[in-house]
Amino acid sequence: MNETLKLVLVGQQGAGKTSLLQSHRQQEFRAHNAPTVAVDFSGVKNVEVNGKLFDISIWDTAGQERFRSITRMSLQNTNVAILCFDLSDPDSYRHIQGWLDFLHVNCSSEMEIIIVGTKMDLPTFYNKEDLQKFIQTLNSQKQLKLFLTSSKTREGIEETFQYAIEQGAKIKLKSSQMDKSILLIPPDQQSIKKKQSSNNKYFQGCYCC
Ligand SMILES: Nc1nc2c(ncn2[C@@H]2O[C@H](COP(=O)(O)OP(=O)(O)OP(=O)(O)O)[C@@H](O)[C@H]2O)c(=O)[nH]1
Ligand SMILES: [Mg+2]
Repeated sequence: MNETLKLVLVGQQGAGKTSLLQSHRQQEFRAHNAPTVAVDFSGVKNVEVNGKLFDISIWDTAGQERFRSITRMSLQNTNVAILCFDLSDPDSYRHIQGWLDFLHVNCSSEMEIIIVGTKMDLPTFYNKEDLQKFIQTLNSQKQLKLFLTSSKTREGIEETFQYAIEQGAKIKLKSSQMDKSILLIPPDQQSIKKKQSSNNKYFQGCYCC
């Protein structure tokens, strides 16, 4: 059976999430996209990553505040969150920290977060270097990767999704290796290991366990 991989697009209303996904799917750019209602999920795609098959689903959430609880539910079991902000709108940029906090509260710490600046074909207020510095100052549990994109010109789109899928595949592989290593330990030994780690202070200096 193939591994599953779940990617979720989040960010302020009008940040360009739907357009990003349409561009990735080679659909024509729409100058006036309708706002997403609740969440859009358009099926599973079979993709091979490093010789292994994955069933990849991409969820496009609504940026409007009134759908926040649906966005929260959509984040369950997410492997990679793609946090979008509009490079041409300072207000969108100011909300990045709020979205990061939202992700940290609602997702597992193993989930990867990618920050994506959208609409780089429009006049923007920032250059990539400044943005990179700003992203490093954000309160995050992990180092964050930044991509700049335009859904209109398709710049940066493929790199973004390729990276997201590769990172997701790495996370899945790591967690399935961990599951396997737990299965390799007989159940009685598992409880001994647990006891030992909970009483770890008594085993300091002992290299046999
Ligand atoms: N010029 C330009 N316009 C863009 C780009 N991406 C999105 N837009 C426009 O920005 C508007 C909002 O884009 P959407 O993709 O619908 O934004 P969204 O984040 O899905 O919005 P919600 O569904 O309401 O949360 C649309 O009218 C798009 O045409 C881009 O790369 N360049
Ligand atoms: Mg949308």
